[in-house]
Amino acid sequence: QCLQYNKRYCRSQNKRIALHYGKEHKMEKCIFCKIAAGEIPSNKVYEDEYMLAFHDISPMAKVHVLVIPKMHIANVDGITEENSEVIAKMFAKMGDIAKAAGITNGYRVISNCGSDAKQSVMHLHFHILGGQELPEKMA
Ligand code: DGP
Repeated sequence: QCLQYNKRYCRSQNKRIALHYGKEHKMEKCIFCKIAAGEIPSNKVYEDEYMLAFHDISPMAKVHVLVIPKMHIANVDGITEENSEVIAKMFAKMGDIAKAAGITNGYRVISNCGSDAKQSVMHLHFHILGGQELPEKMA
């Protein structure tokens, strides 16, 4: 199933990224892969061929959006020279996504990576937190 999804992606768009996606994704679809594939509904803020942004199911701020790559990357440790193009595209859109979610006065971008950081979903995601004054803390 997962590979079928890869093939669809492969036919339509950037070959190099699609091949990398296929290579990385020989595993059962994770929950965010399913959301990216539209198999699980989400409250979308933005979508293009590389990424999806949607509201977090348990918001930690008035506005809490997750930005994920459509290709499966486990976390920040999984970012490589090959897939960094997608990550750059995600950051290039971050401001527009925040604005589309209604954030007007600044926001925080966080990515939890691994056990000590309490990463709970093993598919790279950037939390955009805003819509209110955020507490001063570690990040
Ligand atoms: P982290 O702890 O950094 O791995 O964050 C994972 C976030 O994902 C957490 O804030 C809750 C959110 N989340 C988990 N499952 C779902 C889901 O099915 N839908 C949505 N919208 N968010 C989810």
